Amino acid sequence: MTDLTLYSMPSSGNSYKVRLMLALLGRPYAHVGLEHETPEIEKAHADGILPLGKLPVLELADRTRIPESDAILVYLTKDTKWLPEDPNELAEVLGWMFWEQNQHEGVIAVRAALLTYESRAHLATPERMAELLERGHAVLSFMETRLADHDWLALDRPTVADICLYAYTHSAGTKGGFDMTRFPAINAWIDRVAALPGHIRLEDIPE
Ligand SMILES: N[C@@H](CCC(=O)N[C@@H](CS)C(=O)NCC(=O)O)C(=O)O
Repeated sequence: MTDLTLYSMPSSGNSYKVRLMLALLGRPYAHVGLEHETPEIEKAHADGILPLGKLPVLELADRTRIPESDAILVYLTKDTKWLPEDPNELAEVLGWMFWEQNQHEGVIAVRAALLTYESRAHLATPERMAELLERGHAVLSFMETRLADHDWLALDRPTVADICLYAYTHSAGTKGGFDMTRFPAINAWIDRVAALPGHIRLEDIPE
């Protein structure tokens, strides 16, 4: 028995970051996988299960539904070592998470999506792909600078900000076509996150 149900998209980094956090926390949950452009996700939209129209959504025992991956991460990690209480530390962690949504995800994840989903292929014009490549390398350079002299993004220990940024960064090369040989500090950080006890891969979808 579990009090949590996660509606998540198996192929999506936004959903993966929540599945990964739940695994690292060792929290059991029921999983409902809804893949892109399937009758099941259309039904979820029609039934109003997705409060802001997107996945992931975490449903609590009282049927409260929490949308937005980073809001879910904060909900799950409150009162754990992954989310600091100290206001300065908290601001540092949340700053990286807001940065992920407003600078990183819209470039790194979008280029990967244009290369992954057939239905988006017509949007992947050479001009757009070149622009996303350039912007993505700039975003990754920003992370590289930080990680060149920090083991973890926000604090001197792993926090929920690392899990948030890891989701799309770890596959930026394989899925998004970014040149990860330029970013040794990011690659070392990816290895550190992957070595955290309880880590699961994007492909490790619960039954
Ligand atoms: N800012 C949102 C973005 C969520 C989002 O874009 N979800 C996509 C998958 S990555 C989705 O639900 N697509 C399905 C649809 O729009 O029908 C978050 O972080 O949760």
